[in-house]
Amino acid sequence: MGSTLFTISVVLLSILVGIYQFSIKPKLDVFGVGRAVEPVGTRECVTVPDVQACEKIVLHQPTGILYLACSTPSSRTHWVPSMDQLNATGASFSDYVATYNPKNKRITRLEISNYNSYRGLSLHGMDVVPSSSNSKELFVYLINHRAPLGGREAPKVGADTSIEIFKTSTGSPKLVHQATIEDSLLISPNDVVGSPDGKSLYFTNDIGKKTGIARSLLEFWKPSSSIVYCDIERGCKYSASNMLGNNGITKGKNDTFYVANARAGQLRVMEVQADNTLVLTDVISTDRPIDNVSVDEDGVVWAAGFPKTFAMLEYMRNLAIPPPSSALKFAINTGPAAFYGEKFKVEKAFEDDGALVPGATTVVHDSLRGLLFFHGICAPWLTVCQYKK
Ligand SMILES: *[C@@H]1O[C@H](CO)[C@@H](O)[C@H](O)[C@H]1NC(C)=O
Ligand SMILES: *[C@@H]1O[C@H](CO)[C@@H](O)[C@H](O)[C@H]1NC(C)=O
Ligand SMILES: CC(=O)N[C@H]1CO[C@H](CO)[C@@H](O)[C@@H]1O
Repeated sequence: MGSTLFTISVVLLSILVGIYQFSIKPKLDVFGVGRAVEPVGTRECVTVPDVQACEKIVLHQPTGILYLACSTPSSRTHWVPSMDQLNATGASFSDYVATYNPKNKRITRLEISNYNSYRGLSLHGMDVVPSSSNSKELFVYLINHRAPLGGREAPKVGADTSIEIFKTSTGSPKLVHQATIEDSLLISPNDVVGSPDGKSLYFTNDIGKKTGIARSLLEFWKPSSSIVYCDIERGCKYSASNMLGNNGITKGKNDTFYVANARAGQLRVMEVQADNTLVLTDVISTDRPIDNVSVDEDGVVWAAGFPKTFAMLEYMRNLAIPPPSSALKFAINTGPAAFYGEKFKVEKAFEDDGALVPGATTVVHDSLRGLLFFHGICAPWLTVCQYKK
């Protein structure tokens, strides 16, 4: 009898160890539990404190000017709909887009014109796209997390997110409103890729439901994240669904889309079809969850990676301890491994303990000028580093 119990205990224990080894430990490893942070590339950096809590930065490559979608760190601790932070009282609805010119170090807060909504701007993802008909003209696409209308409470119904399209031109201090996109498929919009005619876009829903703590846990079992295509005249439709952890999205020079998975360490490569659906062609695994992604002039994909995910999640509720940051680059593999099917080479190009770059959620590389830019959802400053290829 005793030995049967012993056998059963041993079997149960080995099952638990197995579950830990194969299912829980890999997740804890990806989330950075026990990971040591090793500084890389932190020597030649400066910080620019006049722009804060910029969720997304986009480089205008020809001029080297950076566009930033910014807020205030304290309002982020109350209002980040995708993180179930839905205290509309604490939200900022006077968020702004700024430009930063690294040449003269000038910051310009762009003035909003032709946008009369009293519902304001509460910013998150952004894209800035030169117009196909006039390269000096730029379309700016903004995810705008509005509070719900009619006295409805955000914790119950979620944010009433819209996508706002503005027009500007290089060097202009103004953003002129063009259109507001509202649609039932705007469930939990996160990031956006806009078209060069100012009339259509793709955006990620990071999750398939607007509210509920349980929605987050269920994701690993039944993923509900998606990508949606919208046309300002014809409305919105799904481009891809049942995905996990969609977050940052960006488009390469050809029609290749790159989509970060913020719940697992993965970059998804997708090709656009004639009907605006997206088909998965590659999945590149990384050792940490990644966030907002960008592509540089050489076609290299850059992603902000969280060395310590739990520290990052804590920072978004309590600004006391700045979490570490890193930048991963995904380059086309030209080495021998390409022969065995490894199309991309993943490399850690930057890592910091959080003192210089507190909780980066967005990284952009100016390959022509040798600069790396970092910002973060709650970060108190922009960080600009020299980067040699
Ligand atoms: C919501 O934000 C307001 C304004 O910052 C704050 O006073 C209040 O305590 C917050 N409520 C919760 C539940 O955190
Ligand atoms: C586009 O570029 C990416 C990266 O260079 C490559 O993997 C992909 O196959 C290209 N797609 C097409 C349709 O040419
Ligand atoms: C635009 C975008 O992709 N934003 C994401 C960047 O990172 C933060 C922090 O994880 C996310 O909350 C955003 O959704």
